Amino acid sequence: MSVELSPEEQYRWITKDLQEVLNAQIIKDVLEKEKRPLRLYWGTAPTGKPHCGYFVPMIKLAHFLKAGCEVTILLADLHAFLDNMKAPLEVVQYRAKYYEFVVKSILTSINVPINKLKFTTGSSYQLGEKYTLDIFKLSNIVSQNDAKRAGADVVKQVSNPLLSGLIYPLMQALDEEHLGVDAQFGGVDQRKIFVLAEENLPSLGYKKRAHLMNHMIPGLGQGGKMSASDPNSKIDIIEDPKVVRKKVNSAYCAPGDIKDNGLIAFLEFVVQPIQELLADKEGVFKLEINRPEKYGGPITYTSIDELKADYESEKLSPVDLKSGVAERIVDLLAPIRTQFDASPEFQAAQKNGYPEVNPKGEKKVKKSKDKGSRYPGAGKSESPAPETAPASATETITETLEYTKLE
Ligand code: STL
Repeated sequence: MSVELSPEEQYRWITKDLQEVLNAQIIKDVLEKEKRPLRLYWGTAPTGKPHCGYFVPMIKLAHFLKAGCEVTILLADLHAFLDNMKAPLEVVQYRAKYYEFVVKSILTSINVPINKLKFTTGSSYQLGEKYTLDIFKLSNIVSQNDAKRAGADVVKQVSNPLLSGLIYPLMQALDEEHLGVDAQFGGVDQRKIFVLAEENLPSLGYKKRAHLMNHMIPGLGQGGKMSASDPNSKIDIIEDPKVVRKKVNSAYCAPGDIKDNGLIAFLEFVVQPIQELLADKEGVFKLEINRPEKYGGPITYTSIDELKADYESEKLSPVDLKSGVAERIVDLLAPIRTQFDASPEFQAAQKNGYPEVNPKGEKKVKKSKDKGSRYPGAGKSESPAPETAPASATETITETLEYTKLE
């Protein structure tokens, strides 16, 4: 447990396998001088359905918890709306709930205790007076150019960018103060926003935070890209084994090429770290491939390097790599699927968060100008959330799709 770890050991867990750490001294001071748990947060915007890439930050959350950190997960619902309305207000609260279920079930599936994790939604505090005033204060310090650049790798880039894309990074910077943390964790794609926060929070009289960045892992598409428009390039966390096998089978995977190979990257950044966590031992790895007899029969790899070497020399073929990886993904998703099947609330969050779009190709609904007052958090105290999404949710999704097509 954490109390037994020295500050050095805690620091090692906190920074394990990261691509970059900014202001490491802030972390060391908390651990060594203040001798208290590091407080940090990871934010995610509940937009599309979470996919297998979500295992990667979950592995880090496991490390943070091992180091005794106080970890907050921000379900950044308003950010999901601000990012080109990727999540319409009518459904965003359900998506936030869905993300919370997914995060909890991934973590429990890899034996990570979740009782110490704190979940919060952005709308629970970002609509308050103090926060709003802070946005205005920051908007008088940060130039339009700097806000735009800060969001360039995170906010969807469109031909006629909306003002929301400038507000997004300012709010992410402010979240560090309003969540009361010492550090923020995210993918290295968040780097420019992290730097914006470091450079500007002190002007508002707030502390500069440390920033922890994970590697970005490639998806299954060509060039390792994960693309929203190519459903085969990503595997949802709740996905049928049959679909998993089909998607893995159609993954881009050039013979002998170990670079830009989404499947090998998945083994390296997901499968191995999870096996290490479960075994509580570094360097463990096992992949069994049920190769047909005529191609050499079943084979078991106990090291990634050995697997890579065989793939590079074409001793291991793309078909066999795919079948081995597909079965590992099926195994990883099975306990999560079990939790989903056992929880009507989990299922309702998915159904309401992602209502089917025009299942019968019905006529598209005309865009309504009045967005109403159904912002997340509105009327929260008066009535509990309805069990089903408002009827307008489906319409809004259609609008979003049309909007996307116009770009
Ligand atoms: C995404 C995808 C992803 C991370 C994020 C958004 C992060 C959002 C965010 C918002 C507010 C914060 C911190 C992070 O304070 O992987 O669409």
